Amino acid sequence: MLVDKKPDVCVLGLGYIGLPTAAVIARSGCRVVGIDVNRNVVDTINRGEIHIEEVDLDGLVQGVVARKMLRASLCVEPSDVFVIAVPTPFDENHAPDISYVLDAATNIAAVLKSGDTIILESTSPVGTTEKVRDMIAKLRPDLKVPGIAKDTADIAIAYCPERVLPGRILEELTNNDRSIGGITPRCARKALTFYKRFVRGECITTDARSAEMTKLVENAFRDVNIAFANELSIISDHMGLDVWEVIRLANRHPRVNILHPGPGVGGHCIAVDPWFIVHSAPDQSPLIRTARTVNDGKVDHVIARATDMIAANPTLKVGCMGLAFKANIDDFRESPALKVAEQLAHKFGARVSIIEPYASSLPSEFDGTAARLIDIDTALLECDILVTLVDHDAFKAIPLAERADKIVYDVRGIWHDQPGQAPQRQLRLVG
Ligand code: SAJ
Repeated sequence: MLVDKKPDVCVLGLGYIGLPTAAVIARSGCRVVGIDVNRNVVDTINRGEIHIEEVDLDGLVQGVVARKMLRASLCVEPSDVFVIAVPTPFDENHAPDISYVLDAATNIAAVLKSGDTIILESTSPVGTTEKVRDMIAKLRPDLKVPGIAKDTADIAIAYCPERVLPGRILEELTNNDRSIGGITPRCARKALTFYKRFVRGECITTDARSAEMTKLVENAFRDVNIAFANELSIISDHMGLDVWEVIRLANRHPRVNILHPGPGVGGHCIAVDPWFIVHSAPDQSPLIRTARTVNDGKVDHVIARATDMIAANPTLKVGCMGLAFKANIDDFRESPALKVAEQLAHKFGARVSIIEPYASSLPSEFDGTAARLIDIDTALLECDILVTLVDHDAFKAIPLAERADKIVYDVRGIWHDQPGQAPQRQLRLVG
């Protein structure tokens, strides 16, 4: 009888996706070595600690490191399965940069042996998995690679994008369905066997290019839908309508589900991935490109409206509520809220205070401004104007009685849908 040996796994890139992935694989009983170019990251993980914030990740990493199932290293080591989870940024022209992926493939090539599987998880433009395959073929002519070798390949190469939501990463890593795209059907089957070890969601196999496009399409879909909501808020502002009321009523239609307007789209995924599609098919993607422009433009709209409001009330103090890129997390990457608050702090100096329960100090963007970080209680005492930039639960919980005398620019609509809590002095600035 064949013994189902647990594969040794090497995860390249220990960021927001790579580290939780490495920890979950280690928990499933595979020995995992995680690779990162940053020595601090490697040392931190080897102490059983983490360098990023994510719900329940600290306890999980501490446990798998203590049990010697996970360790970190600067150098790629021989393994049975290699998972690539390195960044794929874009340049100033929105052209995707897959150099980190190809560097990872180069490092893997040096230790690769017959029977190994390589899985790319990084969000990537269509065709990247084939480029990984071509790189391996070039560096390791001794191995038969899939899609090129005439007979059965020595190794398997597949694409399997993550689709986890920051703040729910561990839960979604295990429970979400996965698309697994093989360079060949055999590659997909090999990768499927691996994911079945730790994924409870359904794993659906396809080809590598379809899986690559699927990931980009998911985030572009969300971006386009958020753009619709943001455009609606600007139209409503122009027409003197309350966008929250319009959306609330429209969403009573059984087939309408409009998303929430806000100060723009932040994070490292939704504002980036649609560009990968536009870059591949510029003449075929006017809608996706325009959605990006609408969402980026919303930040400027909010800055302009808030500026008018603050300038019209020159004696009043202002509280900017939230810096995070979305609710209930401490991630400020590409945050539109931070961009708005920073601009207002530079324009209005000491009149502006920042309220961010997820920060212990103000980020460097506020250097040179007189802005202070204050808590919610102080804000309710000191600030006459409140600009709600993030829908943190702690902000939503502020009752009307405590904010009834404030002038509010409710960019996130956090205080709109509380029955019986119609604002008294709330400025109907909602766009
Ligand atoms: N946002 C709005 N209005 C909304 C929804 C979101 O303004 O109605 C804003 C948020 O405030 C935030 C941005 O959009 O600034 C993105 O937030 P998000 O919660 O929509 O998504 P992310 O970036 O945290 O994670 C996304 C997810 N993709 C989809 O939901 C299609 C996640 O599943 C992906 O794994 C992740 O991108 C990724 O890594 O690609």
